[in-house]
Amino acid sequence: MGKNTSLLDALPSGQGTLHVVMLGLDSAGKTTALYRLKFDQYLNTVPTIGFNCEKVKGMMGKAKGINFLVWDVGGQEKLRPLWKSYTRCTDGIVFVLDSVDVERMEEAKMELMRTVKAPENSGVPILVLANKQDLPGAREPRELEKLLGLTELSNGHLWHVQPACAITGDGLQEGLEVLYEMILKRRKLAKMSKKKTR
Ligand SMILES: Nc1nc2c(ncn2[C@@H]2O[C@H](COP(=O)(O)OP(=O)(O)OP(=O)(O)O)[C@@H](O)[C@H]2O)c(=O)[nH]1
Ligand SMILES: [Mg+2]
Repeated sequence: MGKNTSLLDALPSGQGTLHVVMLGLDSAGKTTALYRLKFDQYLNTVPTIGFNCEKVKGMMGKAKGINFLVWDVGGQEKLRPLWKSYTRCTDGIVFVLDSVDVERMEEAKMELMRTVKAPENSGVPILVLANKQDLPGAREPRELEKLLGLTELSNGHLWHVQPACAITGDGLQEGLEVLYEMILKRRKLAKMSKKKTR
């Protein structure tokens, strides 16, 4: 593939399908979440080397019936430099977080902030899936917002922290709905600023 071509460019994008990229540290639960969304059941996973990609349908609220093409990218440290080739031209980013793994919260924050602040991701809505809420000691969204540095971001950034459990599926569709609303909001804001500059 050419130097300036991303995997997203290489695939035909179905009409009305939104592209979503799932990132996060290894073992956060990305693949478990993807398979739960796609097959509505718990499937055993192995660490992702490369990526998985599935088309998923929104089931709730405004997102009902909307198709999302979800890219789930391996989160091991050596694979993270590849993330940027998946976030090119994406409609939304889902950052999956292990809400119990306090020891790696700083590392998660660093990777999340690197992604949020990358110029090429400017304005792309970020849904943080606060995963593994079924485990004792899971941190609550309010605390995670602070730990991840989201509350320090300027108003221009669209983000939301959604509590979830990828094993049961709790919170996943709710997260997609919020992400969809943020994508719509971004488009509306872009239209308004275009009108202003005319
Ligand atoms: N208790 C609990 N375990 C979970 C949850 N989600 C995922 N797991 C477990 O966490 C482990 C890692 O899950 P994966 O989905 O493979 O993690 P990943 O983010 O895809 O990891 P990489 O592919 O290495 O980036 C597995 O043993 C899952 O069963 C959850 O919500 N609760
Ligand atoms: Mg995986």
